[in-house]
Amino acid sequence: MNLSLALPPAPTVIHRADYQPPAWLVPEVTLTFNLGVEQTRVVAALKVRRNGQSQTLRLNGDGIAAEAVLVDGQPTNDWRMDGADLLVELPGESHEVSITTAISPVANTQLMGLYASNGMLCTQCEAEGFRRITFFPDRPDVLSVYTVHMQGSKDLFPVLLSNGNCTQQGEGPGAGMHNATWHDPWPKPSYLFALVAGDLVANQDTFTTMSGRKVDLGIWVREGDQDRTHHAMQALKDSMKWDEETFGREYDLDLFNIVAVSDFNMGAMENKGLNVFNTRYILADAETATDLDYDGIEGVVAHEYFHNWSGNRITCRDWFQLSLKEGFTVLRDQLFSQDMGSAAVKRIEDVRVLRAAQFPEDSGPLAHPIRPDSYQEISNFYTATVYNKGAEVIRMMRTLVGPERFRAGTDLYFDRHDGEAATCEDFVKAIEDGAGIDLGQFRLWYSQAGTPRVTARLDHADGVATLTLAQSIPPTPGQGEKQPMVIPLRIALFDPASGTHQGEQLIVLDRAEMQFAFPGFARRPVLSLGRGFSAPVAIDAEISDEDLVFLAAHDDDPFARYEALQQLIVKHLLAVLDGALTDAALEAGRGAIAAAFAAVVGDRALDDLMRGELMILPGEGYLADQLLVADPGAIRKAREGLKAYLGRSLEAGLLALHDRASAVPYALSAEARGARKVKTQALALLAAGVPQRAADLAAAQFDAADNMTDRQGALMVLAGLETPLRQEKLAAFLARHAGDPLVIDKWFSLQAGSLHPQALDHVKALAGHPDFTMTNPNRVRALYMAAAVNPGVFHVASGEGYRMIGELVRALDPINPQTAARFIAPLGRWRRIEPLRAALMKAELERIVAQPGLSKDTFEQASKSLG
Ligand code: B3K
Ligand code: ZN
Repeated sequence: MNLSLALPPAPTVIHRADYQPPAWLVPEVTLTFNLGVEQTRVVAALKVRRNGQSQTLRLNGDGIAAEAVLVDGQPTNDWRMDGADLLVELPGESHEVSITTAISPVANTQLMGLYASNGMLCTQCEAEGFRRITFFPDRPDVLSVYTVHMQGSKDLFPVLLSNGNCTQQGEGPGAGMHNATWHDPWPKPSYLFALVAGDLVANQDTFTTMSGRKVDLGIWVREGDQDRTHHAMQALKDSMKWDEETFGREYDLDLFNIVAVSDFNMGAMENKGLNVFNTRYILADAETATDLDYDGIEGVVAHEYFHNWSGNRITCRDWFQLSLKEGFTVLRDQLFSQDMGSAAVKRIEDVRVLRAAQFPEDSGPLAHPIRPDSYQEISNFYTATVYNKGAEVIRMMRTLVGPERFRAGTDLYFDRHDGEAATCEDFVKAIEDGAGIDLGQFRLWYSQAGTPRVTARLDHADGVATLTLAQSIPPTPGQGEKQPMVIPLRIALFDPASGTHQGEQLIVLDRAEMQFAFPGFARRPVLSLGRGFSAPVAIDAEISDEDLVFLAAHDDDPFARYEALQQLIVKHLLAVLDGALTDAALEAGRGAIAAAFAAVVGDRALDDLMRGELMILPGEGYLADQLLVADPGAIRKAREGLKAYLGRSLEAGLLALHDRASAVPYALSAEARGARKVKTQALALLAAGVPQRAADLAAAQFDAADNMTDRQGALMVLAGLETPLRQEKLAAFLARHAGDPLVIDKWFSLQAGSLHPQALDHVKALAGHPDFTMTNPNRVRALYMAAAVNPGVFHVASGEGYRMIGELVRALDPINPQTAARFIAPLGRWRRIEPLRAALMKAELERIVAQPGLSKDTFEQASKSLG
């Protein structure tokens, strides 16, 4: 027997170095859609032009078949299939190729290509979904002008939308049918194509651009949801204005539409002139959305809008360049949100996300540079590394040259590459030329994976403070040896007596080890390093608890202040986990943290938003990352132990804080949002220390709540406690919000993410709840992603959590491989987990890889996680 027959085919690996320009270009395309939920027929007419020697036009396909192929209007048999691709032999320089395909939107559970969601039809094409609609050179460096004709039932699809401008609408072709034509004058790659047909209503508004052009804005939702679109509309108008003022970017069409859909694989999609959004990033009102939801909406609306320039006007040459648009656009949305609200809090939140999502990626089996060198399935590279570390890398360029010169660099970039499919190298070169800086060595940030580790020591003698810095970059898959990187570090040296410093400086660590001398210090100063988180590195500074306490109270850089308190806690918890602390040392450590917390709780100069931030303890994942091999059970115990101590010893102060904050009426102001934030943080600490008291207080907050932030915060605390109030309030929440999917998602998440000792059993039971479904990604994530990142569920010692996620992946993979593959990373952490659990995690990955017919998405992630 030939064993190789039983094995799946070896995966195709795509390499960045193999890039070849397209053999044929498609300057124009006309698509005709005959719409139906069960079946949609598509005729694609491509004007093609030779771009090299080859006579073979390769059109990518995925799961589709050609019903007819015409060349220059004549039916032809001169085509063949090569795997999923369709090849046509063309003798001349220019031809028109027309292909008919039939697809079934309702059967499309992957949610890539054209699919049905609640009776409406919509598309998702990035990265390679267009080839599920029609045969096409589905690569981002083929730019075409699109004209789209649609026809369908007036009843089922009263609204017909596509990219660009609507140029014609009419009745027919049959009874009860209507049709529309859309034309997008801007050449674009196929991944930016979009079509929506459904029963939708719009919140409409206008925006006048800086050159005085009026743009019609529409946010399309299902009837009844219009009232929840105002925040998104405001965010859109704010984004349009901000991009004009901050980056000089003006919108370039007369129409900008957004459609919200409830079945969506990610947050949103920047299709030219027709953004498609997950409902969770559009719909908000006080009754159903938390303050964090409001922030998420503002950030994502801005992000997709900003893509109009960083992504659409200048797109990517190939998918290895993804960070060109994503890293830059994340930076742009971060800067926007900093300007719209509290810059300090936004920076801390962004760093928390980076540390929670990107640092583990960078130190695990799926580590890759922000510009990857190879992939099997590009969907797996929409990662925290490409997005968030990508943003940090561009932020460092900005830090190095300052905002004005950075703007000169981005102006040059937009100018030089407008209308092109560009590379990361093009971006760096434009910043180099426009801002006037040599980024030669800096480019290593694009090619080297792994989070650099910087050690720091400050010596003081003869009035001179000497800072010794050293950097090392850990090995990552395929990259054993690393070169020293360019690491900009913002630094201040505090005089401990006056609590002030002489001004912040920017130093650049660009060798393996360097010393920096600072004369003029009669006393040993206190070192504040990496202010504003000026580089995406892990800093290991030799710094005393006393200095950390000083910085936690005095640092005038809000991030550095937050960081000092975090470091104090991390050091303490690592010592607890080490098991070598004497009782006296344990008491002293806790006491110092409690004193610092008491100062935070009582500091009148602090605003509540920042206070709430400072009250968040380092996460379990971040703590695990500090250890070579972690015991998740021990980490939970140590962290909850500290919370309990803080809750008990600060009870009076926390109750007073909760009381004061509860008197602030609901508003979207920073003050009122801050009040809600500290309320929930206070409850979380009290829940660990004085659970009965906290349960009563949370129940009272729940009952009194006139907004989702308070209600959800209270329910989160109750969900983790063993109290009859838990079930009572969970049931009340479900009844109150029945029929509102986004809120029901919260109900699932709260239970799956809770600190309750039986949380795993709750998740198992919820999987059988009538509101649970495997076909809606939001619901799947609400239950299972919350569980996978909850160590109390995922890491139960029996391995049942791993088994549950493994089973989920195997069941979900045939339905929605993109979403299934996202659940591999938690299992892939096995090398950094204690051996008993590690073996169980690995066994789950092996079971997944052995599943016959596994998708490319899941296979790539699981096999790399084992390798
Ligand atoms: N560009 C899209 C992401 C597409 C993901 C495809 N798997 C959203 C964004 O980053 O703006
Ligand atoms: Zn993006």
